[in-house]
Amino acid sequence: MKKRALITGVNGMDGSHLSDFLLDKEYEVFGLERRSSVKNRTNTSHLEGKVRFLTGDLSDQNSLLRALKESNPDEVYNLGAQSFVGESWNTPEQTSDVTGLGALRMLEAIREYGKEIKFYQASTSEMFGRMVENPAKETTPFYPRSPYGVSKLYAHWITKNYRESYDMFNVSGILFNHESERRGHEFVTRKITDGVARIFLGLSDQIALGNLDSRRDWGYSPDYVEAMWMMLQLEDPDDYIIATGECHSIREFLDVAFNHVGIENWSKHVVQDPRYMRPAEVDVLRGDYGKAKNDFGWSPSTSFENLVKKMLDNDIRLLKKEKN
Ligand code: F7E
Repeated sequence: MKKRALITGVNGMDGSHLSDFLLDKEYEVFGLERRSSVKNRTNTSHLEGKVRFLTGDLSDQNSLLRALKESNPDEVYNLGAQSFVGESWNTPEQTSDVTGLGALRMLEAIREYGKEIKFYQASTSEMFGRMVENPAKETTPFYPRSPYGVSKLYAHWITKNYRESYDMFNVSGILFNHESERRGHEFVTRKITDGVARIFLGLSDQIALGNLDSRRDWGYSPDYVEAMWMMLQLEDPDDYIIATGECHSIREFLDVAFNHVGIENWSKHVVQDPRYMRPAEVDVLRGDYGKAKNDFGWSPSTSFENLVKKMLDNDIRLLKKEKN
């Protein structure tokens, strides 16, 4: 019998890579997406006919129960969220509702449905925020710095609480920043690779950015979705950090990207725009993935330089195609 998985946030970067991964493993994959007049399937157009798309919403309890009945999953991956940190100050209530309470609603739906289902919660390094220990470990105290981080912390704790209260197989993967060619354009990495590709092709001259000094632990999304699956195959549920253990500044990201297209001095191509500054910043994030390595043998396989180059080469290819 094929295993069945339900993924919320299926059209996002991670949702689409996880679908690819699970289909390769012969899973039947169901993807939850919100109803909308224009479908946002940029990342999943290649999956039409392979993934079964269901309509539902993390802010609507009954729609989640219906999705469970329609998919009868063995595993649920809760990747759906308002995931853009910057936006969470503009829509703190909606962010808390979907990103925080959404996890509770799914857990309640699983309880109501009654079958033993393994549950994966997409926790995040944003819960560490103003890192009190560097690199952060699973035991490091949390200190979120945005409505998004606070909402994710609620989801993290309710996932753990339901594991302890009801003996559910719930895991949280505390994933540090991870990117790919499918990253949304609002995030800094894709904004830079798209911007540098445009400058290289003569389509634009400048990129407007916010704080260039923040540092992130950036990995590659396809490596990270594999870790999600590995966590659900463990004997006992637990929480794990998934990271590279390295961190780089936005300036270093710009260096690698511009150097890749032969531009050494990029200062005239980058302007700082206060619109992209955040009311509270997370200056640095770096994670220790030792527990994941020790318990299930996971380690990252894509270097920082390769990640930047892969994203940039892909943007150059896409823009050339668009131009023609
Ligand atoms: O910002 C700075 C910005 O929006 C990274 C999400 O996947 O990872 C992601 O959250 C840094 C910040 O990602 C711009 O201030 C400068 O310091 O790419 P980002 P994020 O906030 O780290 C975590 C782990 C998640 O869970 C989230 O869902 O870059 N920055 N200039 C900028 N950021 C953006 N977006 N745009 C700029 O122009």
